[in-house]
Amino acid sequence: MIGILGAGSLGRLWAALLPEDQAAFLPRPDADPAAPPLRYTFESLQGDEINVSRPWLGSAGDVTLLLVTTKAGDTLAALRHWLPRVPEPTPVVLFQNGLGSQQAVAKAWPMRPILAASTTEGANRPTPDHLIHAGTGDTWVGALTRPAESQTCSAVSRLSTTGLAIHTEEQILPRLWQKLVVNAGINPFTAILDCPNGDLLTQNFFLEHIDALCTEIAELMAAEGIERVAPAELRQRIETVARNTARNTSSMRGDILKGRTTEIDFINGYLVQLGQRLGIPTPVNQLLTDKVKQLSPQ
Ligand code: KPL
Repeated sequence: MIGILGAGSLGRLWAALLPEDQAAFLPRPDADPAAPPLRYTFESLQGDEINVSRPWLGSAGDVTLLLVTTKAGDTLAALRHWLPRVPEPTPVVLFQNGLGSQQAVAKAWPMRPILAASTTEGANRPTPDHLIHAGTGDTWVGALTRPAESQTCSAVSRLSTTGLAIHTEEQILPRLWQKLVVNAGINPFTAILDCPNGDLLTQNFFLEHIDALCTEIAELMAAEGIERVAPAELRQRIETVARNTARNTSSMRGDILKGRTTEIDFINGYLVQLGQRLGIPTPVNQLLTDKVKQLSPQ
């Protein structure tokens, strides 16, 4: 059985696309153990609507692959509850945005097969019971801990039963950084300016800060040994994604609009912390972090 921890858009996408008899959700610790299966309508890329019903697992003893699709800030607590109940050899694949939560999990359970995934699949829930697979992309999966190194291929092959494009990734950290750069350059600006991704490109606040932000990120990436890249190239990557997702509401703007805690601590906040550790000033990341925090509940 493939257990899915986190019943947001991404968790529901995997649950809908994996073979029906192989996927089930792990409930929150405080959930009613007799809760009925999770039911929702899944709208495929082609626009077909399918009714999905997946059970909540009462125990995790039969989980042979665990997908963790919780928000970055909820991940450690969710795993502290569930991992002692999951068999030791079960690979755990982390799908969190940003960085920081993945390293924290790998540090807490170095002897477990912990993997991380970076995905560009797009899914959203216009209403709680309706999941739209809005755009397809690629998903890369790679090992974070040593025991996971021999598990990457089998995890990828099980996830490939969805029909999505899933790849093994030898160097998952640089891959997670690629997404972090895009999120750091789009998400806080859209949240602060309360606009869809594409509208950023002409806004003064974005134009005033984007070059300095990219300089900070390029310095951090070089110091971390991730990639030596010119700030202008990072700006181009950010602007390309903003144009390609012009009508999207970023996940951070979505969180603010719904009154939820954002993932800022794992995106620009992560970069601030890293700068402090490395002695690299990050005033723009700090400014964006502070402004987003002023907008969201803590
Ligand atoms: O990943 C995203 C997010 O919203 O978190 C982007 C790429 C910015 C698309 O909206």
